[in-house]
Amino acid sequence: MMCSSIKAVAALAMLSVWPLAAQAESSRINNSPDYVMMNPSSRTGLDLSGSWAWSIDPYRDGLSGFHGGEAGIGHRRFDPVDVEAATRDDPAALFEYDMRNAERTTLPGSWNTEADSLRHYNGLMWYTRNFSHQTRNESRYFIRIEAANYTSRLYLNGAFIGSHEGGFTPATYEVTQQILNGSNDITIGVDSARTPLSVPPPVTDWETYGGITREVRLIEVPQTFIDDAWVRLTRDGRVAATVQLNGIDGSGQSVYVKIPELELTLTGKTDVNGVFDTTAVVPKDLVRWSPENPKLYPVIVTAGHDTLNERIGFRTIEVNGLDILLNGEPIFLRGISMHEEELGIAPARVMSEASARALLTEIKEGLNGNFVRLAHYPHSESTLRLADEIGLLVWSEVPVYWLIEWENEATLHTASSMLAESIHRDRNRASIILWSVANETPVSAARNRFLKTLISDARRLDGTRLVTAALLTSQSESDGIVEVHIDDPLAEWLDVMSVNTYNGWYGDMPLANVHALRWTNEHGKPLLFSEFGAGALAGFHDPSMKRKFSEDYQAEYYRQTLAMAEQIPSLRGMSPWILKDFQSPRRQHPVYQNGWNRKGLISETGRRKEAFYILAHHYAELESHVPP
Ligand code: GCB
Repeated sequence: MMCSSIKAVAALAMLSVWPLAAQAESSRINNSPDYVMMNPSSRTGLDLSGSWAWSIDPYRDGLSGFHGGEAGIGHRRFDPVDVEAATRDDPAALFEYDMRNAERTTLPGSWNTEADSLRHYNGLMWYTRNFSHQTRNESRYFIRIEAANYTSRLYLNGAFIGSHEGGFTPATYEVTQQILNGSNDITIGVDSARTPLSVPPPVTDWETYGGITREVRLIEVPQTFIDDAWVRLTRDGRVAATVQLNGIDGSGQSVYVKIPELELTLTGKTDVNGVFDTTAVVPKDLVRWSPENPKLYPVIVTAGHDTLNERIGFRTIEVNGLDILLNGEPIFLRGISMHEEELGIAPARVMSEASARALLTEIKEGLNGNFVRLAHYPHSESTLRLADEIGLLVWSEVPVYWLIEWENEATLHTASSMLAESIHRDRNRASIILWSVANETPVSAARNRFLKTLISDARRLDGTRLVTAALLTSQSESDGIVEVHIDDPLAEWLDVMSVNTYNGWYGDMPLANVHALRWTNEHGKPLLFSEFGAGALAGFHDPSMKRKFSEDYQAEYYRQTLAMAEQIPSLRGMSPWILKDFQSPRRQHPVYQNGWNRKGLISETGRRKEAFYILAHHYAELESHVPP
């Protein structure tokens, strides 16, 4: 239960920022996004990445006046005004901004590492640019913002188009009415401030990076277009397709879902809601997707004047007793966790394909892994597509992290919308096998209700994957033996139980005792170690293994924890914390941390630590024991 003073703080904080889940409420059905806009980068349009003017606005002057209410004319950064000319024309005019003469930055990007003065800035930033456009009457136009952290407002040619809450999922807005033939001014206000009602809340253990960290695109589609096309292999062994059209000719429209390599076409007509849903027998020569053979098939969906191209892998994932079955065969998940943060000394969460490839390759080839936990929020679509291509199984999660306002309906709405946006965006990705709804959340009746809602949302939106959450555990001791128990009542609701465990790093258990810990699992379900880890500054050694932050201590921590893991009969995988050292304002030890969480197996610049080789060796052994 939140105490009322925290609630009061939350209420006050809500007044000062404009995000607000409630704004989005009216326009959404079942918390699903208004538009899915499947595979946006394959669409005709204009990539608006590149140079944008920007203006910091810590007092949110561009949004409201000094007594509240609407911002005055001289303050509205989103008005497409040539301030210089307006001031020349009217000597009485007063503008306290000038976007055309403002500094410029490059998007996608975060401001946090752009300048020292912005390192810990949390607030509103305005971004503006101009683009030219040729309107075609037969088309509809959309602006898609892949990620703006934490809330964003879009304006086109001075008109307010809409707002979005959540820093890791896309927002898609139709602008057919507002876009001009010729010159257009687009402005996005991004506010990185979060309140206790936000998801995640203000306190986390990672850098949350304010800014527009993924692409912004103008997208052109026909009047009636394929908004969503979900093509998959069902557990009962059929190819299924669900296609959603959007537009005036959506109902009664013929749809074709072609997989040329398999000589398979699923066809039929949409219903009154523009939905076409069907299944077909799996062709005998279908090659199932797996980490060993990440086979992707080109899939072409056509309906009316629209065509959508996808590349899709087909596989099944299910649980049988204590086993996780991939394509019907038991699998052990040899994984690692990863934040969305590129290698380098001043990362800005600009996860280009090359940056993602460097990290995923280190997992697959360096660590001999087959699994990655993409922590603690939905990562960019291009990273997921890369995991499909490289052959890495994926855990994807929403940032329901630590202490959420469990009793607040708007917060539940925010989390549930994020989950829906993430599942709609990514459910064609064969790599994703697990949707996780929470990380290390304290047990209470309100929290259980909140998370059960998310679990059933995930199952309703996607019945083909497994649902999990990273849970906390309790410990007891008798006759000198320490036992760890998974007594979180949520376990009952999950397909796979996952726990984070840090004995030997946090708490007072001596490192030498960790291997002897015993685990109980009365739930009859597979268990994953979603996290375990210890910090080490690359290059700092202490052969006695006594000093925390030495590579030697971290290496011994891995030896001890892996020895413990080997004794757990229901353990079906792990994603230790974490691949790379990452920025976290919580971590300020002046010698070892300086703003970095040092639990990486590689440093921020990619230098491998000793523990890297221990895990890589362990995974190589596990891999060699896999039955042929
Ligand atoms: C955890 C959290 C993760 C932290 C990690 C740590 O349990 O889930 O976000 O970064 O521990 O380093 O303490």
